[in-house]
Amino acid sequence: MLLKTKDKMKLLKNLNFNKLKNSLSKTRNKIVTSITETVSRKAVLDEDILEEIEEILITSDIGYEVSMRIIDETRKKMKSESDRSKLNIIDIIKAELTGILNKYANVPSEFEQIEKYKPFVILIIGVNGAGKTTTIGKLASIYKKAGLKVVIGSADTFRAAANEQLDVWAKRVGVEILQKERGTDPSSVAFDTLNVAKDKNADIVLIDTAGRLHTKSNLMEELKKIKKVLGKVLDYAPNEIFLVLDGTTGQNALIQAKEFSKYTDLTGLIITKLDGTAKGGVVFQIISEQEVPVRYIGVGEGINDLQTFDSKEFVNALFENEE
Ligand SMILES: Nc1nc2c(ncn2[C@@H]2O[C@H](COP(=O)(O)OP(=O)(O)OP(=O)(O)O)[C@@H](O)[C@H]2O)c(=O)[nH]1
Ligand SMILES: [Mg+2]
Repeated sequence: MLLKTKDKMKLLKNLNFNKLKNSLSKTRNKIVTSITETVSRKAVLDEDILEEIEEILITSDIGYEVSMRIIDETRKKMKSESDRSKLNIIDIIKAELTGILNKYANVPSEFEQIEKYKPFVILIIGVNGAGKTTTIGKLASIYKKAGLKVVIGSADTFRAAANEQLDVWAKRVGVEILQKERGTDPSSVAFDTLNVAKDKNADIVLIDTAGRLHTKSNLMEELKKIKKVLGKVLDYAPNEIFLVLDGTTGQNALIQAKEFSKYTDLTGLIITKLDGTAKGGVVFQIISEQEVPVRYIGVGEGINDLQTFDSKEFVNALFENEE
């Protein structure tokens, strides 16, 4: 049974501000705290401070272009404001960063589309260890809580322990899972999963895949095949192809996003492991350079540690001082 619209709206945004704030503490130290310290050393904003801030930004995974945008904007405001002591550099940076993340603020979530497509089909891809399987477990939990009937397909038939790991998640969440022997063609798992989902009148399907490097062209072809087979069962499927990126890899995550988008029609990104890394600034760089939105972020290993990506909440959490 689907939830009432009002309850569903609540679930549209799976957010926990305190958790988000805590998970971003290392990134906050690297960016915000460093800037605040620099600014507090001088009463008035001048070119020297701008240079110091520029260096902090450039070395913080935010990327050169985003950093320059922020510095240029600040310099402009410095010129137009006669009393520089009135300028609040933190507010200027915050506004710029929010502007960058707002690029995809209005992308419809799966909850808004789910009534049109039944079952709604999500394919999860990414390099080894990015967090695909864990993210599927967390997503299944979010959907289950929303009252949706979930079916998971284990199309990672490559790694020995893959089935077992996904099975643990499926049991924990209490959702149906389809698995086949190791070595089975992943597209046949995808095919069967969709048929089972149709038979059981499921609302949403999550398909896990094996980790793969974009440099392995046979594995990238395999993704195309999975996609094609999904489309044979349901002509609209997959509705979403989410690329999972490990946030702790910083610049590598950016490269993966660029490379995977050459082979597959990505519809969204999920950036995991933002807890415990100082490289969270990469989120800004990824969004400014990629053509697809960030949909979810991973903030821990637990079942509730996947949050809807919300640009305003993200920037606020990054700038909020810890109590
Ligand atoms: N701290 C933290 N750990 C995470 C997060 N997401 C995933 N992990 C951990 O990352 C490790 C790898 O996660 P998996 O879900 O197995 O990654 P995968 O992409 O499925 O890996 P392969 O199937 O081997 O390619 C596990 O130890 C997860 O607990 C996160 O948001 N935060
Ligand atoms: Mg996996």
